Amino acid sequence: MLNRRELLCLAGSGAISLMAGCGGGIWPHAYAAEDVIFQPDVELALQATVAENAILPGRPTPVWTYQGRLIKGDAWHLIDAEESYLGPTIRVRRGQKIRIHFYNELPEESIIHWHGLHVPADMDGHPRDVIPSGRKFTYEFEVCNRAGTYWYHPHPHQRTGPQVYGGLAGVFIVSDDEEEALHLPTDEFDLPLVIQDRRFADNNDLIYLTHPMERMTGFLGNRILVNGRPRYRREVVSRPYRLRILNGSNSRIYNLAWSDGRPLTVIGTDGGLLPSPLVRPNVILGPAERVELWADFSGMDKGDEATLVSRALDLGPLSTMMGPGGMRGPRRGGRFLPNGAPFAIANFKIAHLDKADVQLPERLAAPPPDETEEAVNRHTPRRFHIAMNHMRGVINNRVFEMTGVAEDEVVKLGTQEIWEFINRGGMPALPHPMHVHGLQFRVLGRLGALYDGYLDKGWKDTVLLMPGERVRLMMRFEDYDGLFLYHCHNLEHEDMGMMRNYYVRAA
Ligand SMILES: [Cu+2]
Repeated sequence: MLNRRELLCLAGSGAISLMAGCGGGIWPHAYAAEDVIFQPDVELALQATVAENAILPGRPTPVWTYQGRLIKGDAWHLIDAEESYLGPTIRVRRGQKIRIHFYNELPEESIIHWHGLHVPADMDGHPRDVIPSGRKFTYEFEVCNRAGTYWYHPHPHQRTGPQVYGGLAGVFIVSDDEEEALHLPTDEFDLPLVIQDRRFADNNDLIYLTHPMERMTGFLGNRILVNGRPRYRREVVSRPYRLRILNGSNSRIYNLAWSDGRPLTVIGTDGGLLPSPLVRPNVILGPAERVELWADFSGMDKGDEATLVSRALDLGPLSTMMGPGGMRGPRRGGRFLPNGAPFAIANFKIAHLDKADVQLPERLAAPPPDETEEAVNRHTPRRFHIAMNHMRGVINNRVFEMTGVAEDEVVKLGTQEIWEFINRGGMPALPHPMHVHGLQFRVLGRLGALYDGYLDKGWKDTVLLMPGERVRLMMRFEDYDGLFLYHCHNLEHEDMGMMRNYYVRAA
């Protein structure tokens, strides 16, 4: 019998996909790159390297970056990130088999994680799979995910924060037949926007952690970059656009809204399109989360502008104590922009008028199934307490162990479970964006919600927990057994050990 996922993959790419992936144990765990069975549809090389990038006027900034090269496939599979430090945007279709050669030309070890993708454990970029400087790692997997906006970034233990901050990140877009039938905006009207914050020294060098407190709150910059550019401005035409927004920041939380007060039209989340569009005054986006917006500039005149902003959000004393008026004085590269401070993110200006007849569909995608009753632990959810304890990030009082798994972190392949993440708050009270590797989950509920503006709909792989909140998630462990991570995606917290393995045991 085929399971649901196999059927999806089968529909995407023909019968061969049953043999080649998403197939629950059919595919062997370790195999050579030259394995004749795996015939990639798309083959890429990504080289992590030290480079320079002109971000601010004057001296170029030393950065770490992914440089891409297409080996097999069409030009649309690999799109340069407009000369920014970001890695190229990878575009693939569901059901395609891809091979990616990762070359580590950094001065330290690294590995790439495919954030949000459902791939075998040994293709997921677990920190135990890091490769040293000068070495290569070959990824091979079939893309089984729904159409959506995913991303890739490094995942070495205790070095994810600095490596992502240095510039290592890129967008990974999946398309499929279901999405294509909707005729959403494509090409230059389908815009990935990666939002990050950075801090620069007088010589334009990037400044990372300068104070131990910054590790606890998470690093906060004082300049907002979009697609690697400060003061992001873009000329558009008067028609609808699809904006794929990724919070690629180490720890900053955004409270997205349009500056003129008109509502956001949300069409997608981490794991792809929602069942139908949602209209919201604002959307809170934690680190690593994505949101897709339908940005309709029709009806605007030439020269008119629309600005995407982050509205003020009161994130408590820890977000501001090191900012203006806070306990710390001026420091190298200026002060923090406090987490929750308001600012402009991206400006769109109508360069010319366009009469494109593009309609927002009323129905976007099949709704996620309601499988709550099928959860094997529906009466006793698995609980995870997230906390910062004496400068250590802990989950159920444990820090990360490279291959360590506790008894209560073992799940069974082919089952569904309810997981509960709990952020008790206390001191220090900090937000924690929790990410689970290897799958997309659903948010069943949120207790003690501090704010409006959470987007707990559709498929998710990262969920933001403010102090005092608890969320219930519906998890489904399918296709792949082995060791996967769950962790806080505040990258400083992750590097401080707020990360654990869970083990999917084959039945
Ligand atoms: Cu955290």
